[in-house]
Amino acid sequence: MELIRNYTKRGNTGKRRAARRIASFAAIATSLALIATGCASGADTSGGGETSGDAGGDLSITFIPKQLNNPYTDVVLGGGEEGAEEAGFAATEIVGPLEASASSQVSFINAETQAGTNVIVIAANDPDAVGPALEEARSAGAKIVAFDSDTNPKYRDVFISQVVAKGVALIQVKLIAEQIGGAGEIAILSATANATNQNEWIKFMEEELASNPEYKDIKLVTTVYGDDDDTKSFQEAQGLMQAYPNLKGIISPTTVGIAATARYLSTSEYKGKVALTGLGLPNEMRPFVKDGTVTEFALWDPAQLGYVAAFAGKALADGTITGAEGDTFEAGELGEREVGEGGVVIVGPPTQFTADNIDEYDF
Ligand code: RAM
Repeated sequence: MELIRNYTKRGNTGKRRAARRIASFAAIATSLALIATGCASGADTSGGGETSGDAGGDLSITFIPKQLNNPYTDVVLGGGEEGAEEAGFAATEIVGPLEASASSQVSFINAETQAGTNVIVIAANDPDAVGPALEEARSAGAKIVAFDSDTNPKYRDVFISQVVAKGVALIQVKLIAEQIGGAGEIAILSATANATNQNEWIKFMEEELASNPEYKDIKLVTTVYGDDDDTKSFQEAQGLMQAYPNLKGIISPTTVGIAATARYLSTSEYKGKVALTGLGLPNEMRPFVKDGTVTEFALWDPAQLGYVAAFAGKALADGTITGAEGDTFEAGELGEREVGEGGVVIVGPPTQFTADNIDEYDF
């Protein structure tokens, strides 16, 4: 657990953490530069061919996040690179679009198929738009690991899920209910309209609000989409307040959306009056917790998501697992993981952050 903890808790290992982060950000910056010049392939971040772990050292792994310009993605990929190195991959790449639109990942998948990449790890912007490209990659021999946001299950071998979807949805409903005193209008400010993870959480939130008598006085008035774009999310937050002057609270289950909404609320007349919760990065949310805009929000450890995905990819490529329910694999310092129903591997429970504990986290 030691290395993974370095991503999450402030401690005495700051130097190594910083070095690793710089390496990770440099790799992402290189990928961005390559994309900007029209090249679909990203940086080789294998660290000069240094490998560890057991046999199979010629295997390659490529991570395709929803989008590159997302601070959450940077933390996930930092854990992914660390996991890939420890699992013994010879080459690790990070490629992806700058916008989380439905079909933006297709050309990147196709390039990996052509390159003969052994494992593709993808956070799907749309469960089906990536399907045909992933089918081709599989026909060419690649193993497909979905993480963060699932594909249609028929297009991947396993899905590494950060949390139990229903659990994380219910936490957010509970937090907003507490923060608005159990009554009033609320809205959801989501990421993109096609994102599998967002839509699953929203569905569970709607069901809970409709069925749990504790929430009978809470009315969900609308769901809007900031597309995981900071400016659009900020404008959507502003628009919500104009359209619903009686709004009591906002749930934003996206790190980009909650940070932009907090920024908007913090300098508006609604600061401290309209509640905001959802899923956020402690480092981005810290100022808004300290200035009273936000009292409590949640998130899992994003680095662990990437880390476990890399080990799952290795186990698939080695033939240790097929992705069937009951399969188990070793995920380095995080220990043994089991594939559950539907090929889903759950990484860990979310943490709730308040003014009392936020300074203990560094991601
Ligand atoms: C955003 C993305 C991502 C989600 C997190 C919580 O960065 O939408 O998919 O898991 O928020």
